[in-house]
Amino acid sequence: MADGSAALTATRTACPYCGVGCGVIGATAAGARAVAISGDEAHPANHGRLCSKGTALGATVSLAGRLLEPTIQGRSASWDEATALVARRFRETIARHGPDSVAFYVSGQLLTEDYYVANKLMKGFIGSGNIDTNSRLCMASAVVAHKQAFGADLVPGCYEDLDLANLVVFSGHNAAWTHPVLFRRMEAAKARGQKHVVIDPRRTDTAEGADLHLALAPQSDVRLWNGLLADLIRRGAVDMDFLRDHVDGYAAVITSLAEDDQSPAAVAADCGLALADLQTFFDLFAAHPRTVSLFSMGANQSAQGVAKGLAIINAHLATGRIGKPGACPFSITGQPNAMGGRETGGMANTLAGHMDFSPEERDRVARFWGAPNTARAPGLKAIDMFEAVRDGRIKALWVMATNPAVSLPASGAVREALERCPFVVVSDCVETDTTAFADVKLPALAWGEKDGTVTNSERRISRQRTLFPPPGQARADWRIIAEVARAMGFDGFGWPHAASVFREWARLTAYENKGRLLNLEGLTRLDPQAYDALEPVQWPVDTEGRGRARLFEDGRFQTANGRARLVPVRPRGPAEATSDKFPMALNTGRIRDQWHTMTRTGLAPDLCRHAPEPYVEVHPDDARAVGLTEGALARVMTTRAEAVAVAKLSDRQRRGSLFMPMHWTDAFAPAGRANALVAPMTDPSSGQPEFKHTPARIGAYRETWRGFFLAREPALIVDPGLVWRRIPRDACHQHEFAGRGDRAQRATLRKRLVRALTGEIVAYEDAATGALREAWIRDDRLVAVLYMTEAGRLPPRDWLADLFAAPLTPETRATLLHGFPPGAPVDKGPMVCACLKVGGKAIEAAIIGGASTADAVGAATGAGTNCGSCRPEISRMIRAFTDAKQETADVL
Ligand SMILES: Nc1nc2c(c(=O)[nH]1)N[C@H]1C(S)=C(S)[C@@H](COP(=O)(O)OP(=O)(O)OC[C@H]3O[C@@H](n4cnc5c(=O)[nH]c(N)nc54)[C@H](O)[C@@H]3O)O[C@H]1N2
Ligand SMILES: Nc1nc2c(c(=O)[nH]1)N[C@H]1C(S)=C(S)[C@@H](COP(=O)(O)OP(=O)(O)OC[C@H]3O[C@@H](n4cnc5c(=O)[nH]c(N)nc54)[C@H](O)[C@@H]3O)O[C@H]1N2
Ligand code: SF4
Ligand SMILES: [Mo]
Repeated sequence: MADGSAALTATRTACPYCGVGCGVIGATAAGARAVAISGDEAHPANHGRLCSKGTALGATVSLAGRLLEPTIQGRSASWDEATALVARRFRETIARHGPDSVAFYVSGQLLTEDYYVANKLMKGFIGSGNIDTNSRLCMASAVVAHKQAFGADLVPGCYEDLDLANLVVFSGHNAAWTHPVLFRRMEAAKARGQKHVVIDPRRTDTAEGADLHLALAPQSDVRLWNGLLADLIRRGAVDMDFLRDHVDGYAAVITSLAEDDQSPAAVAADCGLALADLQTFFDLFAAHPRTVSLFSMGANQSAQGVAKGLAIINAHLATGRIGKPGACPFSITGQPNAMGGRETGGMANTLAGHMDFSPEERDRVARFWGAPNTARAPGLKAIDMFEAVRDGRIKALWVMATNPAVSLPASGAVREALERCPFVVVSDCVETDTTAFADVKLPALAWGEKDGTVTNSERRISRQRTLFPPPGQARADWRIIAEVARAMGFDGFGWPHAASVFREWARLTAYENKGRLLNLEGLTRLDPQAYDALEPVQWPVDTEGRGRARLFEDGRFQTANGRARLVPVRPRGPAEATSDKFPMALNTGRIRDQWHTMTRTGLAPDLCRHAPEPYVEVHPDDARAVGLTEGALARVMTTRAEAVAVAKLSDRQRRGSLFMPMHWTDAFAPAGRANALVAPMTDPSSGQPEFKHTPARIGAYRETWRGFFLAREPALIVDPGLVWRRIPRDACHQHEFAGRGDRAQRATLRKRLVRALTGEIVAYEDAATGALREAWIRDDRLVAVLYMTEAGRLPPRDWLADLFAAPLTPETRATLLHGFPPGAPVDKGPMVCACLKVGGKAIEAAIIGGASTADAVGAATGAGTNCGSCRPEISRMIRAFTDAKQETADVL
C-alpha cells in the first residue's frame, strides 16, 4: 500500500499505542531511517487526528538501544542456535515435568498474527493452557462481565455512538490523557450539547471540563451504579418491553438490590458524594436514553472489577440502552491490539476464536488445528503464573512484548520469580528491566518494521504496515514462534507470510460457526495483495467482506437462549483495607505523554517534558500533616516496599488518596517504580489486579544533599541508597540525584559519574555550604556539568541543557557555573503542549496578556492546536489565573 513519488513513499499504517487505533501515514525515503508522520484522514478511527504520542512517533524509530541479534547468556548467537536452544529447553522441561511446567506471557502489543501463532503453539501443540497476556492487567474484568451478560466477549458499540450520544459517562476513564483523539471527538459533541459525567476519585483533566464530576470514594462504584439502577426502577425509567423480550434476571436483581439501603442519601454517604451531585447524575441518566457509559481501568483494575462492569451493563440492559445508535456500555481498550488478543485466545482461560474449554468447543478447535493434544483446561492467569514461576512449578517461561518486571504488581516478587526461573526467554525490541533476567534474548521487529493486523476498541481491524526494512537480524514475532514450534517437531507452523497466518486465523473464526459473532468469514480468502490492501473493517465481517458497526441491534445476544443476562452484584470494599499503619489509598495510572514502561516514548525528549519525573499527587492537607511541601521528595510506603517520588500538592486529589504514575523503570528512576508498592490482590473471577488501591502512607524523604548531572550519554546508576531519575533532553540527558548519606556518598557518586569524562574542567567548590559545581568542556562544547548542594538552591536546568546544543561563547562560559545567562534565570516550565513544544511559562504569559480561553491561548502560542490533549490543562491555568485575580480584587 505504498504510493507517492520516487523520493518519498507514503504508507498507510496504524499507531502502535492506544486502543483508539488511529490511522497514521508515514512518509519515508529509501535508505533513511526516518519518517514524517501525519494522521490518516481516510481512517474512520481518527479522521486524520493524532495525539502527542502518535505525532512524536518519528522520534522513536532510531535504532538506539535496539536488540539486533539473538543472544544466549549475553553472547551473540545465530537464529539457528537460539531457536534450537529454546526448542530443546522447552521440549526437555515438558518431557520431565509435563506441559504445565512451561508458560508464555504475551501482550496486547503483539499483532493478531503473532498472538494466533503463540496461542496455537501453547494451547494446541504443547497442550497447556499456560499462555496469558498483559491484558490480564487491563481488560480481564470487562471480558468476564461481557461473557456473563452477553454470552461472549462482545463490545456492543462503536465510535459513532460517541458522536450520537447525548450523555457520556466516563467511569474510571481519564480519556483526555489516555484516549485523546476520542476525547477530542467527544469535546466536539459536547460543544453541540452532549453532557459529560466523570466518575473518578481524582479530578482528572477529563473531569476538569465535565458537566458533573463525581469524586467518589475509592472502590465504591458498584454501590453507585446499583444506586442508579434502584433509582431508575423507582422512577419507572426502566424499559419493561426490552426486559421482557430480551433480558433474563430482572427479578433476581430486584431482590439483590433490596439487600442494601438504596435511598439516595445512603448511597451518597457510602460513596462519599454530595447528595445533590448524586441526584444530578440520576436525573441526567434518566433523562438521556442516548447514553454511552465508557469504562476503563478505574473499573477493571479492581478486586471487584467484574462487578463494576456488570453494574454498569445492568443499568444499560435495564433501560434498553444497547444496540442502538448513541447508546451502549463501552469497555474501551488500552493497547493497540488488546482486542486481537482476546479474539485469538491470548488469555489463559479462553481457548481461541471466542471458544472456551467445553468438550465440544475444545474438540472443534483441536480438529481445526489437527492437534489432538490441545489443552483441555484453562491455564494460569498472570498473577498466578508468576507465583508458579517463583515457587518453581513453572520452569521455562517465554515473555513476549511486555515488561513484567515493571508492569506487574508486587514487582519485587516478580523479579524474584524471573531470577529463580531456570530458563527465561524474552522477545523484545529493546533492552528492558525484564530482558535483564533473560537467558535468551530474541530481537523482534518493532513498529514500522512489522506487518500485520490489530483490532481497536470498536472491533475494527486495521493493518500495520512496514515502513523500514528489518534492522540487524530482527524478526517478526510470529515467525520467531513458528520457527521454535517447527524446531520442537510440530507440523502446522509453515506459513510463508503474515497473510497466510491471517487467513488461517480468519478460517478458524468461521469454522463450524453457528452463531459466534466473532466471524471473519469475508476475510478467509485474502491473497497477499488483498491482505496488503485491506481497508479498516469492523467484525463480524460477512461473506461479502462487509463489517458491522453495532452489535445486538436485533436484541439477540450470544447466550444459549439469545437473551442478555442481568447479573446481581453486591458492593464490597477494596481487597486490602487501609489501616492505622497504612491509612491512605494508593491509586496508580497513566500520564498524558508517556506510554507504559517508557521503552519508546522515553526516547522522545518532547514527551518527557510534561511530567519529567516520578511524582506522587497528594492533597495539600495530607501533605501538611506530614510536613511535605510542593516539589519535595516524598517517601511512599506500603506493606510491599518503599518508593521515592516528587510530591505534587493538589486539591484534585481526595483527602486520604495518593496517585502515582506507573511508568518509571530502572533505566529512568529505580526508586520511583510504582509497582514495587502495589499489592497483587485480584478479582476472584477475572484474576485482574487491584492496581488502583493499595493501603499506603506518605512522609518526607528529607535528603541531606541534592544534585544534577547533565551529560551527552545516559548514566545508569545501581545504588539502592540513592534516589535518582533520568530525563532525556534534546541535546543531553538530565540526571537528578538526592541522598541521605554523608559527603562520602556524594564523593562516591561523583567519582562514578565523571570517571570517563574528558576535557577541560571548570570548577567551583564551597566546603561550608557543600556546594560543588563543575563543567567539562572540549572544543568549546559542553561535555557534562555536575552541580551538587546541601543547604543551597540549584539553578533551573533548561538553560544549561540547551547549552549542549551549540558551541559555548565567551558570555555563556562566563556565567556557566552560575547556571543562568547574564540576566534572568531561564525556566520554561513544564511542557504543556508536547505537539507544538509550548512551555507553561509561555502560556502563562499569554494568559496574563489577556488570552481568556483555550482558543485564544492557542491563537497566541499555538498550544493545544494539534491534538488538543493539553486544552483541559490550559483551561485550568486560565481559571487559576482568573481566580487569583478575583481574590486580589476581593482583598483590595
Ligand atoms: N498516555 C497514555 N495513554 C494510554 C496508555 C499510556 O500508557 N499512556 N496506556 C493505554 C492502556 S494499555 C490503557 S489500559 C488505557 C487506560 O486508560 P485509563 O483507564 O483512562 O487510565 P488510568 O490512568 O490507568 O486510570 C483511569 C482512572 O481510573 C481512576 N480510578 C482509580 N480508582 C478508581 C475507582 O475506584 N473508581 C473509579 N471510577 N475510578 C478510579 C484513576 O484515578 C484514573 O484517573 O490507556 C491507554 N492509553
Ligand atoms: N501500577 C500500575 N501498573 C500497571 C497498570 C496501572 O494502571 N497501574 N496498568 C496495566 C496495564 S492496563 C497494562 S496494558 C500494562 C502494560 O505493561 P507492559 O506491557 O509491560 O508495558 P509496555 O511498556 O508497553 O511493554 C511493552 C514491551 O514490548 C516491547 N515491544 C513493543 N513492540 C513489540 C513487538 O512488536 N514485539 C515484541 N516482542 N516486543 C515489542 C516494548 O519494547 C516493551 O518492552 O501495565 C499494567 N501495569
Ligand atoms: S489517540 Fe494517540 S496514542 Fe491513541 S492511537 Fe491515536 S495517535 Fe495513537
Ligand atoms: Mo492496558
